[in-house]
Amino acid sequence: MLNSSGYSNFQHNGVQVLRVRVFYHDKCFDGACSASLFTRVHRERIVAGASYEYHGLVHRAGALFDESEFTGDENAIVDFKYSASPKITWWFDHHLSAFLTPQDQQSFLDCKQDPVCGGRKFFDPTYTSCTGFLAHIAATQFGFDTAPVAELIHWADIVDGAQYESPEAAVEMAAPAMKLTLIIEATQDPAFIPRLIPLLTELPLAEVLSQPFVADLLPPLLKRHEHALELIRSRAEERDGTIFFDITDRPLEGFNKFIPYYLYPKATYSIGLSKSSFRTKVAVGSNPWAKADPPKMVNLAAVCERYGGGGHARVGAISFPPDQGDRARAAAAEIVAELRAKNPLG
Ligand SMILES: [Mn+2]
Repeated sequence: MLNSSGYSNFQHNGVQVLRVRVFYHDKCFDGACSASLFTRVHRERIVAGASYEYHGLVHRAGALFDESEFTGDENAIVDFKYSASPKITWWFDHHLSAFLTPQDQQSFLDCKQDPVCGGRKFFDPTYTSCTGFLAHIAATQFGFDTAPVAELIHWADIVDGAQYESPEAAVEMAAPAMKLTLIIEATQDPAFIPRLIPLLTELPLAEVLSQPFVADLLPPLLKRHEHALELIRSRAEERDGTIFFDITDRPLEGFNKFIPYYLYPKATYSIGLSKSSFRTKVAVGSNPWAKADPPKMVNLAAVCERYGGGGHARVGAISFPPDQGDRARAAAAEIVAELRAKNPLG
Protein backbone atom coordinates (compact mmCIF):
# COMPACT_ATOMS: atom_id res chain seq x y z
CA MET A 1 0.00 0.00 0.00
CA LEU A 2 2.89 2.39 0.63
CA ASN A 3 4.75 2.08 -2.66
CA SER A 4 7.48 4.53 -1.74
CA SER A 5 8.56 2.82 1.45
CA GLY A 6 10.17 -0.37 0.28
CA TYR A 7 7.42 -2.84 1.19
CA SER A 8 7.26 -4.14 -2.37
CA ASN A 9 10.56 -5.93 -1.72
CA PHE A 10 8.75 -8.10 0.78
CA GLN A 11 5.57 -8.74 -1.16
CA HIS A 12 6.96 -9.98 -4.47
CA ASN A 13 6.97 -13.73 -5.10
CA GLY A 14 5.47 -14.35 -1.65
CA VAL A 15 8.88 -15.54 -0.51
CA GLN A 16 10.29 -12.99 1.86
CA VAL A 17 8.16 -12.09 4.87
CA LEU A 18 8.43 -8.65 6.46
CA ARG A 19 9.43 -9.16 10.11
CA VAL A 20 7.92 -6.55 12.42
CA ARG A 21 9.08 -6.38 16.03
CA VAL A 22 6.72 -4.57 18.35
CA PHE A 23 8.17 -3.23 21.62
CA TYR A 24 5.48 -2.37 24.18
CA HIS A 25 5.16 -1.24 27.77
CA ASP A 26 5.34 -4.58 29.53
CA LYS A 27 2.93 -5.72 32.25
CA CYS A 28 0.57 -2.90 31.35
CA PHE A 29 -2.96 -3.33 29.95
CA ASP A 30 -2.60 -0.24 27.74
CA GLY A 31 0.82 -1.44 26.55
CA ALA A 32 -0.59 -4.83 25.48
CA CYS A 33 -3.68 -3.23 23.90
CA SER A 34 -1.46 -0.75 22.01
CA ALA A 35 0.71 -3.58 20.67
CA SER A 36 -2.39 -5.45 19.54
CA LEU A 37 -3.94 -2.40 17.91
CA PHE A 38 -0.66 -1.46 16.21
CA THR A 39 -0.52 -4.96 14.73
CA ARG A 40 -4.06 -4.83 13.40
CA VAL A 41 -3.58 -1.34 11.93
CA HIS A 42 -0.25 -2.32 10.37
CA ARG A 43 -1.71 -5.52 8.88
CA GLU A 44 -4.92 -3.93 7.62
CA ARG A 45 -3.70 -0.50 6.52
CA ILE A 46 0.09 -0.64 5.94
CA VAL A 47 1.12 -4.06 4.62
CA ALA A 48 -0.51 -7.48 4.59
CA GLY A 49 1.33 -10.73 5.26
CA ALA A 50 4.00 -9.48 7.66
CA SER A 51 5.03 -11.48 10.73
CA TYR A 52 4.88 -9.89 14.20
CA GLU A 53 7.02 -10.50 17.26
CA TYR A 54 6.45 -8.88 20.64
CA HIS A 55 8.99 -7.70 23.16
CA GLY A 56 8.06 -6.06 26.47
CA LEU A 57 9.95 -3.03 27.84
CA VAL A 58 10.08 -2.07 31.52
CA HIS A 59 11.09 1.11 33.31
CA ARG A 60 14.22 0.26 35.25
CA ALA A 61 17.35 1.90 36.56
CA GLY A 62 19.99 2.13 33.82
CA ALA A 63 19.60 1.64 30.07
CA LEU A 64 15.98 1.12 28.98
CA PHE A 65 16.72 -0.20 25.53
CA ASP A 66 18.97 -2.94 24.27
CA GLU A 67 19.47 -1.84 20.66
CA SER A 68 20.68 -5.32 19.72
CA GLU A 69 17.00 -6.31 20.14
CA PHE A 70 15.93 -3.98 17.31
CA THR A 71 16.34 -6.74 14.73
CA GLY A 72 13.07 -6.48 12.79
CA ASP A 73 12.76 -5.20 9.24
CA GLU A 74 10.49 -2.76 11.07
CA ASN A 75 10.73 -2.00 14.80
CA ALA A 76 7.85 -0.28 16.57
CA ILE A 77 7.70 1.11 20.10
CA VAL A 78 4.24 1.67 21.60
CA ASP A 79 3.28 3.17 24.99
CA PHE A 80 6.94 3.58 25.98
CA LYS A 81 9.73 6.15 25.87
CA TYR A 82 11.28 7.43 22.65
CA SER A 83 14.40 5.81 21.27
CA ALA A 84 16.54 7.80 18.83
CA SER A 85 17.83 4.58 17.27
CA PRO A 86 17.49 4.74 13.47
CA LYS A 87 16.25 1.13 13.61
CA ILE A 88 13.01 2.27 15.24
CA THR A 89 10.56 2.89 12.39
CA TRP A 90 7.28 3.46 14.32
CA TRP A 91 6.58 5.13 17.68
CA PHE A 92 3.39 5.99 19.53
CA ASP A 93 3.39 7.37 23.07
CA HIS A 94 1.30 9.48 25.41
CA HIS A 95 3.53 9.71 28.52
CA LEU A 96 4.52 13.16 29.75
CA SER A 97 8.04 11.82 30.38
CA ALA A 98 8.45 10.35 26.89
CA PHE A 99 11.94 11.75 26.29
CA LEU A 100 14.86 10.61 28.40
CA THR A 101 17.11 13.44 27.22
CA PRO A 102 16.88 16.77 25.32
CA GLN A 103 18.77 14.99 22.52
CA ASP A 104 15.94 12.45 22.24
CA GLN A 105 13.38 15.24 22.09
CA GLN A 106 15.39 16.98 19.35
CA SER A 107 15.65 13.70 17.45
CA PHE A 108 11.84 13.43 17.51
CA LEU A 109 11.41 17.06 16.38
CA ASP A 110 13.83 16.39 13.51
CA CYS A 111 11.88 13.24 12.61
CA LYS A 112 8.63 15.23 12.40
CA GLN A 113 10.26 17.39 9.69
CA ASP A 114 10.93 14.29 7.58
CA PRO A 115 8.01 13.14 5.40
CA VAL A 116 8.50 9.39 6.00
CA CYS A 117 9.64 9.43 9.63
CA GLY A 118 7.18 12.17 10.56
CA GLY A 119 4.28 10.07 9.34
CA ARG A 120 5.25 7.14 11.55
CA LYS A 121 6.22 8.58 14.92
CA PHE A 122 3.52 10.16 17.05
CA PHE A 123 3.36 11.71 20.49
CA ASP A 124 0.49 13.38 22.34
CA PRO A 125 0.51 13.48 26.15
CA THR A 126 -3.08 14.77 26.24
CA TYR A 127 -4.41 11.28 25.45
CA THR A 128 -5.59 9.12 28.36
CA SER A 129 -4.33 5.90 26.79
CA CYS A 130 -1.82 5.07 24.07
CA THR A 131 -4.45 2.73 22.63
CA GLY A 132 -6.88 5.64 22.25
CA PHE A 133 -4.15 7.82 20.74
CA LEU A 134 -3.07 5.11 18.29
CA ALA A 135 -6.73 4.56 17.31
CA HIS A 136 -7.12 8.27 16.62
CA ILE A 137 -3.99 8.39 14.40
CA ALA A 138 -4.99 5.15 12.66
CA ALA A 139 -8.47 6.48 11.89
CA THR A 140 -7.43 9.97 10.80
CA GLN A 141 -4.17 9.22 8.96
CA PHE A 142 -4.42 5.58 7.84
CA GLY A 143 -8.15 5.09 7.16
CA PHE A 144 -8.53 2.47 9.90
CA ASP A 145 -12.04 1.56 11.11
CA THR A 146 -11.97 1.70 14.93
CA ALA A 147 -15.53 0.37 15.44
CA PRO A 148 -14.46 -3.29 15.87
CA VAL A 149 -12.01 -2.30 18.64
CA ALA A 150 -14.28 0.15 20.50
CA GLU A 151 -14.43 -2.06 23.64
CA LEU A 152 -10.63 -2.22 23.78
CA ILE A 153 -10.24 1.57 23.48
CA HIS A 154 -12.96 2.16 26.09
CA TRP A 155 -11.25 -0.06 28.66
CA ALA A 156 -7.70 1.10 27.87
CA ASP A 157 -8.88 4.64 28.68
CA ILE A 158 -10.52 3.48 31.91
CA VAL A 159 -7.55 1.38 33.06
CA ASP A 160 -4.68 3.68 31.99
CA GLY A 161 -6.55 6.82 33.03
CA ALA A 162 -7.69 5.27 36.31
CA GLN A 163 -11.21 6.33 35.37
CA TYR A 164 -12.99 3.72 37.48
CA GLU A 165 -16.31 4.78 38.87
CA SER A 166 -15.27 3.97 42.45
CA PRO A 167 -12.44 2.47 44.54
CA GLU A 168 -14.65 -0.62 44.87
CA ALA A 169 -14.81 -1.01 41.04
CA ALA A 170 -11.01 -0.73 40.90
CA VAL A 171 -10.21 -3.03 43.80
CA GLU A 172 -13.06 -5.56 43.58
CA MET A 173 -12.42 -5.97 39.80
CA ALA A 174 -15.72 -7.28 38.43
CA ALA A 175 -15.12 -6.36 34.73
CA PRO A 176 -13.17 -8.71 32.38
CA ALA A 177 -10.74 -5.87 31.53
CA MET A 178 -9.93 -5.56 35.24
CA LYS A 179 -9.19 -9.26 35.58
CA LEU A 180 -7.05 -9.14 32.41
CA THR A 181 -5.19 -6.17 33.90
CA LEU A 182 -4.54 -8.16 37.08
CA ILE A 183 -3.11 -11.05 35.02
CA ILE A 184 -1.06 -8.77 32.70
CA GLU A 185 0.47 -6.83 35.61
CA ALA A 186 1.35 -10.01 37.50
CA THR A 187 2.70 -12.37 34.87
CA GLN A 188 6.28 -13.60 35.18
CA ASP A 189 6.06 -15.66 31.99
CA PRO A 190 7.78 -13.81 29.12
CA ALA A 191 5.72 -15.82 26.60
CA PHE A 192 2.32 -14.94 28.09
CA ILE A 193 1.72 -11.33 26.97
CA PRO A 194 3.09 -12.00 23.44
CA ARG A 195 0.54 -14.84 23.21
CA LEU A 196 -2.25 -12.64 24.58
CA ILE A 197 -1.58 -9.57 22.40
CA PRO A 198 -3.04 -10.85 19.09
CA LEU A 199 -6.29 -11.92 20.82
CA LEU A 200 -7.00 -8.47 22.25
CA THR A 201 -8.13 -7.09 18.88
CA GLU A 202 -9.72 -10.37 17.70
CA LEU A 203 -12.10 -11.33 20.52
CA PRO A 204 -14.34 -9.54 23.05
CA LEU A 205 -12.45 -9.14 26.34
CA ALA A 206 -14.75 -11.62 28.14
CA GLU A 207 -13.76 -14.25 25.56
CA VAL A 208 -10.06 -13.39 25.87
CA LEU A 209 -10.39 -13.93 29.62
CA SER A 210 -12.14 -17.28 29.13
CA GLN A 211 -9.29 -18.78 27.07
CA PRO A 212 -7.86 -21.57 29.25
CA PHE A 213 -4.28 -20.23 29.08
CA VAL A 214 -5.64 -16.97 30.52
CA ALA A 215 -8.43 -18.17 32.85
CA ASP A 216 -6.17 -20.67 34.63
CA LEU A 217 -3.95 -17.82 35.86
CA LEU A 218 -6.72 -15.94 37.64
CA PRO A 219 -7.56 -17.83 40.89
CA PRO A 220 -4.09 -17.63 42.50
CA LEU A 221 -3.86 -13.94 41.55
CA LEU A 222 -7.20 -13.15 43.19
CA LYS A 223 -5.91 -14.87 46.33
CA ARG A 224 -2.67 -12.86 46.18
CA HIS A 225 -4.68 -9.67 45.66
CA GLU A 226 -6.55 -10.40 48.92
CA HIS A 227 -3.21 -10.93 50.65
CA ALA A 228 -1.82 -7.62 49.31
CA LEU A 229 -4.97 -5.83 50.44
CA GLU A 230 -4.53 -7.14 53.97
CA LEU A 231 -0.77 -6.40 53.99
CA ILE A 232 -1.24 -2.79 52.85
CA ARG A 233 -4.16 -2.39 55.27
CA SER A 234 -1.76 -3.37 58.09
CA ARG A 235 1.04 -0.99 56.95
CA ALA A 236 -0.61 2.10 55.49
CA GLU A 237 -0.79 5.29 57.49
CA GLU A 238 -2.69 8.36 56.36
CA ARG A 239 -1.82 11.86 57.54
CA ASP A 240 -2.53 15.31 56.06
CA GLY A 241 -4.10 13.74 52.99
CA THR A 242 -1.14 11.51 52.10
CA ILE A 243 -0.93 7.74 52.60
CA PHE A 244 2.45 6.08 53.08
CA PHE A 245 3.31 2.40 53.26
CA ASP A 246 6.52 0.38 53.09
CA ILE A 247 6.23 -3.28 52.15
CA THR A 248 9.82 -3.78 50.97
CA ASP A 249 10.27 -6.50 53.59
CA ARG A 250 7.49 -8.54 51.97
CA PRO A 251 8.43 -8.80 48.27
CA LEU A 252 5.42 -8.72 45.96
CA GLU A 253 5.59 -8.74 42.17
CA GLY A 254 3.10 -5.89 41.89
CA PHE A 255 -0.18 -5.02 43.62
CA ASN A 256 -3.35 -3.10 42.81
CA LYS A 257 -2.42 0.58 43.03
CA PHE A 258 -5.92 1.62 44.14
CA ILE A 259 -5.82 -0.34 47.41
CA PRO A 260 -4.60 2.73 49.36
CA TYR A 261 -7.66 4.77 48.28
CA TYR A 262 -9.98 1.81 48.91
CA LEU A 263 -8.64 1.90 52.49
CA TYR A 264 -8.56 5.72 52.81
CA PRO A 265 -11.13 7.14 50.35
CA LYS A 266 -10.55 10.74 51.49
CA ALA A 267 -6.77 10.78 50.96
CA THR A 268 -5.29 12.78 48.06
CA TYR A 269 -1.87 11.14 47.54
CA SER A 270 -0.24 7.80 48.22
CA ILE A 271 3.42 6.83 48.30
CA GLY A 272 4.20 3.13 48.32
CA LEU A 273 7.63 1.64 48.75
CA SER A 274 7.84 -1.91 47.42
CA LYS A 275 10.43 -4.38 46.25
CA SER A 276 10.40 -6.93 43.46
CA SER A 277 13.13 -9.14 42.02
CA PHE A 278 14.58 -6.42 39.77
CA ARG A 279 13.92 -3.11 41.49
CA THR A 280 12.92 -1.19 44.57
CA LYS A 281 10.04 1.01 43.52
CA VAL A 282 8.66 4.25 44.88
CA ALA A 283 5.10 4.52 43.53
CA VAL A 284 3.71 8.06 43.79
CA GLY A 285 0.00 8.34 43.03
CA SER A 286 -3.02 10.51 43.56
CA ASN A 287 -6.56 9.49 44.43
CA PRO A 288 -8.62 9.46 41.21
CA TRP A 289 -11.83 9.95 43.24
CA ALA A 290 -10.55 12.72 45.51
CA LYS A 291 -12.32 16.03 45.36
CA ALA A 292 -9.12 18.10 45.48
CA ASP A 293 -9.02 21.28 43.43
CA PRO A 294 -6.98 20.22 40.32
CA PRO A 295 -4.87 23.44 40.05
CA LYS A 296 -3.57 22.77 43.54
CA MET A 297 -2.53 19.23 42.67
CA VAL A 298 1.20 18.60 42.57
CA ASN A 299 2.55 17.39 39.19
CA LEU A 300 3.76 13.93 40.25
CA ALA A 301 5.66 13.31 36.98
CA ALA A 302 7.81 16.36 37.83
CA VAL A 303 8.35 15.10 41.40
CA CYS A 304 9.41 11.67 40.14
CA GLU A 305 11.68 13.14 37.44
CA ARG A 306 13.73 14.84 40.17
CA TYR A 307 14.71 11.36 41.37
CA GLY A 308 15.21 9.87 37.89
CA GLY A 309 11.65 8.52 37.54
CA GLY A 310 8.67 9.73 35.56
CA GLY A 311 5.04 9.13 34.64
CA HIS A 312 1.90 11.22 34.35
CA ALA A 313 0.81 14.37 36.21
CA ARG A 314 -1.31 12.34 38.61
CA VAL A 315 0.68 9.13 38.91
CA GLY A 316 4.37 8.40 38.63
CA ALA A 317 7.10 6.09 39.87
CA ILE A 318 10.82 5.89 40.53
CA SER A 319 12.81 2.68 40.16
CA PHE A 320 16.01 2.00 42.08
CA PRO A 321 18.29 -1.02 41.74
CA PRO A 322 17.14 -3.71 44.18
CA ASP A 323 20.19 -3.19 46.41
CA GLN A 324 19.58 0.57 46.82
CA GLY A 325 16.69 0.37 49.24
CA ASP A 326 18.17 3.16 51.39
CA ARG A 327 18.10 5.65 48.51
CA ALA A 328 14.55 4.59 47.67
CA ARG A 329 13.47 4.99 51.32
CA ALA A 330 15.07 8.45 51.53
CA ALA A 331 13.37 9.58 48.31
CA ALA A 332 10.01 8.27 49.53
CA ALA A 333 10.40 10.08 52.88
CA GLU A 334 11.18 13.38 51.13
CA ILE A 335 8.20 13.05 48.82
CA VAL A 336 5.85 12.12 51.68
CA ALA A 337 6.98 15.22 53.61
CA GLU A 338 6.57 17.44 50.53
CA LEU A 339 3.06 16.18 49.72
CA ARG A 340 1.90 16.32 53.35
CA ALA A 341 3.07 19.95 53.46
CA LYS A 342 1.06 20.70 50.31
CA ASN A 343 -2.15 18.94 51.32
CA PRO A 344 -4.66 20.39 48.83
CA LEU A 345 -7.51 19.73 51.27
CA GLY A 346 -5.69 21.17 54.29
MN1 LIG B 1 -0.24 3.96 28.52
